[in-house]
Parts: sequence; C-alpha cells; structure tokens
Amino acid sequence: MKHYENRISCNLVIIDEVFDSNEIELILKNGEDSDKKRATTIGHAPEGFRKSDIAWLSSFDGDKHFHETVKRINENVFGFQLHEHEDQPSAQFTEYRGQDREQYEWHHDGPLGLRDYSGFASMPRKSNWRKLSVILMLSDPESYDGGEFSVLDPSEPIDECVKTFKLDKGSMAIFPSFLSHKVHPVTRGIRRSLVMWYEGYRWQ
Ligand SMILES: O=C(O)CCC(=O)C(=O)O
Repeated sequence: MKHYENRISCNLVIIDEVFDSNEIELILKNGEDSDKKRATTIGHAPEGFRKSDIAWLSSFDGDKHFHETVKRINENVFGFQLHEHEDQPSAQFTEYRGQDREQYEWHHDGPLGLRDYSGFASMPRKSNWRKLSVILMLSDPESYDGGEFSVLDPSEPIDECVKTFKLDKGSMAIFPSFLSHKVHPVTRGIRRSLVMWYEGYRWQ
C-alpha cells in the first residue's frame, strides 16, 4: 500500500502521487518551453559543485494544487510563518544530465542563524527568507541512474541523520530550507525536478 504522506524523518515529509503522469507531462512541457541557462550558486563554490540547467517558471500547470499541498503540510507538520503563496518567487525547473555526471553538492537554501558566509545575514529582518524547500520529481526513477537525493536532518540520531532516496515521478519532498541536502551525480539519463521555496520573514 502506498503511504501518501510519509514523514521519513523529524523534518522531512514525502508525499506520493501529488501529480499523475498526464499532469507531470504538462509541467515538463512548461519547463521545456522556457529559456534554460546554466545553474549558478551564491558566493564562492568549488568547480563542479553545482552542475545542471535551470529555467524559471513564473507559473506552471497545477501550481494551485502544488501550493495547497505545501500549505496543508506546513499547517500539519512545520507551522512556519510563511508569506501568502501569491507572493512566492518563481519555480525552478531543473535538469541533471547523466552524460556529464551532473549533480548538486551539499548545500542549504537559506540559513537558520545570523552568521552565514553567503551574505544573507546582512538582509533586513523583514526581508524574504527561504523557510521551506519543496521538490517535485518529474522523472521516472527507472529513466536515470544515480541522482539520489540526500537530506541531513540533525534531529535524527547521529548514525541515521542522512536520509537518501529516489523520489517517484509525481512525488514531493518538503523540508526546512536550512537543512543541508544534495543531489548525487546522475550517471545515466536525465533527472528533471521542479523546485520551489516558500518564504517568510527572517527567523526570530
Ligand atoms: O533538483 C533537486 O532535486 C534539488 C535541487 C536543489 O537542491 C536546489 O535547487 O536547491
């Protein structure tokens, strides 16, 4: 039996079958129709730290359902203060290619504390702060090798705090943006995902 909502660690929620194959096809088309560019990082990163192509989507097919799902999980699990989803930044369509072993090394999407190498800390308290990171898998796990996703959840026992998994097509992972996470190198095929961040005021 499928578990539709699975809290696989204290701070990581996986939801299966959020979108069916037809709905995913529409989102893939939104991504393919958009201008893609090489992904970059804020601040200094070593060569090869992040290798992928991305496109920014200001809207996509099914975005209302996407936002409602995240809102429900936030209410049930995290309880973070978030801005209304109408104010959300664009979604990131991402492609990692096996022929170039594309990947994304360990990183976080927004710091928890005030000290941060990337300069976020100098942002005023009322500025937008990434609080929840959400990944929707657009590729069938059989269509690519490698490309596992890892999240480090320090709330788990030390020998079990890294969770590594492959999301099913149409499934979502939701976790606080300050948790470190990575995409392992893709070694065959193409791994496509849609990534979105939900923002609120800076952590108090
Ligand atoms: O593509 C993914 O699955 C995750 C990408 C990611 O970690 C990011 O863009 O911050």
